[in-house]
Amino acid sequence: IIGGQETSISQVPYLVYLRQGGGFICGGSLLTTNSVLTAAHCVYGAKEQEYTVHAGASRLDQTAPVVRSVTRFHIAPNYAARNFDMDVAILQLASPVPLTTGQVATIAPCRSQPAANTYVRISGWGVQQESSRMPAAQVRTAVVRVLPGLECQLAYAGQAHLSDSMLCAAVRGIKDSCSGDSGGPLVYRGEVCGIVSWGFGCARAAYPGVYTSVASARVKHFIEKTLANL
Ligand code: 4AZ
Repeated sequence: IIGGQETSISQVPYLVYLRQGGGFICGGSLLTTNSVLTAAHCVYGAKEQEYTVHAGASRLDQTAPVVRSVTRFHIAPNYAARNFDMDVAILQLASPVPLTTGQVATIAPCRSQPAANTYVRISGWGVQQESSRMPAAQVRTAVVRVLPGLECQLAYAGQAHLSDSMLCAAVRGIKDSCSGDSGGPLVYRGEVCGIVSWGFGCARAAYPGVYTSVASARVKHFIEKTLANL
């Protein structure tokens, strides 16, 4: 997270992080006690057995109160690795996360997309500068503005395709998600409305962050179908 501040997991109790082969890789959100919403690009091409989900932890450098292995990846069948279209996946956990563990909770998927120019919260352990490679030890958070679709189309015109499964948010040049925040939540009114997905650099004035739009028709359909079959 660029331009944000430290927070505590108690403020974002649905936020989890993913490790692959023991190393921190991405964020995610607990949708139910045994499922995590994340970005497809966080798990694409990998094996379930390489991953663990860590819940209830504020810090990356301390053992999380809850650690679960992943039994199954559900990657959106229409995920396109080439342009991040439909960058959404649900991870099925080996056993439920006890919500009695204090700082752990679930979050509901977004019912209606936040309107342009509303403010939403992003959180994660990603880098604090585009040039950094070290994730934040303590979870961080920032409030960013949802951009009008046209403003985002204009920013990326001729450089990248923005699909209907994407939304853009930023405080341009100041606040953004970055490497390591991928898969983590963009929250509006207590629901997860976006998934950190991609962008050109981080917190560049010219290039806002791009998020998978949870309430967009194709994403919503994938999430509903997947949860119904868990
Ligand atoms: C990344 O590399 C990444 N500014 C995540 C988010 C954004 C850019 C890059 C959005 O994981």
